Amino acid sequence: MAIREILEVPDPVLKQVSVPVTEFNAELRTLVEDMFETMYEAPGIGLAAIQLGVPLRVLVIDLQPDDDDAEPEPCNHDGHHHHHQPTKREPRVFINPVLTDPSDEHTVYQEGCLSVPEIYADVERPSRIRAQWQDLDGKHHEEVIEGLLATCLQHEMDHLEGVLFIDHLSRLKRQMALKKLEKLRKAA
Ligand code: GNR
Ligand code: NI
Repeated sequence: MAIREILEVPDPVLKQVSVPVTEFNAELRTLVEDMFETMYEAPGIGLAAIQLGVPLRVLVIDLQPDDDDAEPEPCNHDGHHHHHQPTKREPRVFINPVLTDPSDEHTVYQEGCLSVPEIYADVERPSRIRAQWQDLDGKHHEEVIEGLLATCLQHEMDHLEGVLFIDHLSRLKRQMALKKLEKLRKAA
């Protein structure tokens, strides 16, 4: 397992359209392991392979990343510290995902992206979608997905088409976001 570098805007690789996975082999497993390790370390709740420079239709999501850097729990009334309970991990892998049947109902969520660090903006997306995908064994799955998982899955699907969440903003808001990112980088 290895943590890999996350590509950031304006890297042109992020605009590539990713290609379907055809070989469900050990190399794919290593890629997925590295994606989880990189995502948890960032930390983030999702990652597409293209963010590591690999143009394959592979996504990982965990809405409950175990955040080791979280603030320590406050003392309870006994004066004892609560044991730090790591959040239960819920890793999910989506290979060759297809999203259909978007709901008419939409949800606005303030999104961020590990490839557009420290920039957050509201994006409106369908609240529910039907997802079909394959797992690491090539087995097919189908599920209707809603809530934050639906938002995150659609954000990750966009990466497979070379689309970033800032591409959903007006040109003015996108330019403002990119200017802010440039400024943050210069200050760092
Ligand atoms: O960590 C992430 N948080 C997030 C918040 C709202 C909507 C989508 C996301 S995904 C993002 C990680 C990332 O960049 N995935 O591509
Ligand atoms: Ni992203």
